[in-house]
Amino acid sequence: MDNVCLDSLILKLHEVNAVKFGEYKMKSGMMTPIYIDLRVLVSYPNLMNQVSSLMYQQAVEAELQYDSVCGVPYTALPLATIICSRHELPMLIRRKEAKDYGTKRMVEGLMRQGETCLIIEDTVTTGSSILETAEVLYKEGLKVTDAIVVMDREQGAVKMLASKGIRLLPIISMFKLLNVLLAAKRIDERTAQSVRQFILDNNTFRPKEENRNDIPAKKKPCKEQNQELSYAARAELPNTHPLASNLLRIMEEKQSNLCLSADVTTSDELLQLADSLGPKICLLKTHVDILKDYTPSLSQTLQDLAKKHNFLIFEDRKFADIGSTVKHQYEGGLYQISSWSHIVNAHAVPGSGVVKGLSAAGKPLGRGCLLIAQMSSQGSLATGEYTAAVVKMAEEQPDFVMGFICGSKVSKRPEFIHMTPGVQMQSGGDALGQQYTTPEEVIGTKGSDIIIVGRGILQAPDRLERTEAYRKSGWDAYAARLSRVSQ
Ligand code: 5BU
Repeated sequence: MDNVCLDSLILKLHEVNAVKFGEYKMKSGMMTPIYIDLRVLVSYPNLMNQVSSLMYQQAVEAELQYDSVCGVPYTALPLATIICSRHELPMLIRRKEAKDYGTKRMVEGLMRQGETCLIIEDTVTTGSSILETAEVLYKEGLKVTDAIVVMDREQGAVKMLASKGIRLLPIISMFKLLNVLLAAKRIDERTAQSVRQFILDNNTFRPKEENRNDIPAKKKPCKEQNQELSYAARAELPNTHPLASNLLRIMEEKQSNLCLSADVTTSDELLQLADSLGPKICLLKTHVDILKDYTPSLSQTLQDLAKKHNFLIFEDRKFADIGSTVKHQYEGGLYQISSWSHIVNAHAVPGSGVVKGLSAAGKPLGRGCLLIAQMSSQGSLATGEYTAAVVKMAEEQPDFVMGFICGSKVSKRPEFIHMTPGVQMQSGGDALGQQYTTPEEVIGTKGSDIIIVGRGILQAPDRLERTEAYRKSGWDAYAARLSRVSQ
């Protein structure tokens, strides 16, 4: 989803008092330092249209399959109406109470057994309103696999609903909202911090053993309907780049879709990281030009460690010049990157010549390239039509381009690997524009394949333990995604 659009929406929501800071009582009785009240939206037709467009766009980008749309009463009702009217989709209306005369129906609209209904909601804290609506729809013989929400307070709804077999796709999440308001100086750091702390301290979801058995029988995995291929299956596709096949096999074998961004400044620390964390990762990403003591022997030892622990090396060099120059930069100079790095990346700004130049040096060595389709930094210009042009460029040169750096899945072709930087256990950002999304969202919701984690691991007191936590989180999200699409 376009960051610029989202940022402007957040600022407008703040202007119309749909986002308020202070001391407020929530439905549950809990006091909160931030209150989201999207009921005011009905007074701002422009905002109503903008929000409903983003919700529909979310459904398109996530390639959701559904037969009808139902808004959770009441705030989301008009949003569902706009979406359905504009895109000519059948709508269902859920009654809060059954009428005591006539048909006594809880849901109005045409329903056929086994059809899927997409739920639309305005704000979620625990996710219980969505679940209530889903349960009413289940009783009518409908399926609910996905829900879209304008604002996720990030207090546990995603996990709670996932435990019930419903994927929640938020347009705006709490940490993103705080970052945008902070950057625009609408709130100060103290306010942002108090809200962050409140959110972290008040997660409402406690997974229970019995939750696992709670999933209705109709939602059990069914292989024949599986639309998405596993990493292992994608490795064997005829069009998959040999290096991508190699990487996909490593991922499957090590049950790891984690790339460590080893952003350290000494060779010793880099090698120590590679040796100690190597068993947990599928890929090690370097910035060789931030090392203060690089020597060619470093790249030799790094390759030995890559073999020992079965991971690939990715030099995040972000080439962006004419073909002839990038070829020199890739194979020559001090670093001779093509001689040791399995994967490199490039911006598509120069046009397809950048890939041709890199390919001339890298292809004979069996190397592969990722094109940067989107960036994790705030205000990135790599969005919309640019991203689409990058995907096209990759699809035209699949003998050297093996995938993308992106925030979410940008190509439907299963032979391409999607890798996402800007990942931490909590969404948020740093002071220099980096924006973080969680492993679950990146893999589970955005459909990417690999999480790239730097400071989330490097700044942890116990790096090994944290690496395992990221590996598990990324892998669990992948496993859940696979089982979800097969329901
Ligand atoms: P972090 O410490 O997890 O924020 O590090 C992220 C790494 O990924 C860092 O090396 C960046 O240079 C790299 N990166 C990124 O953060 N965002 C992007 O869009 C691209 C690369 Br492309």
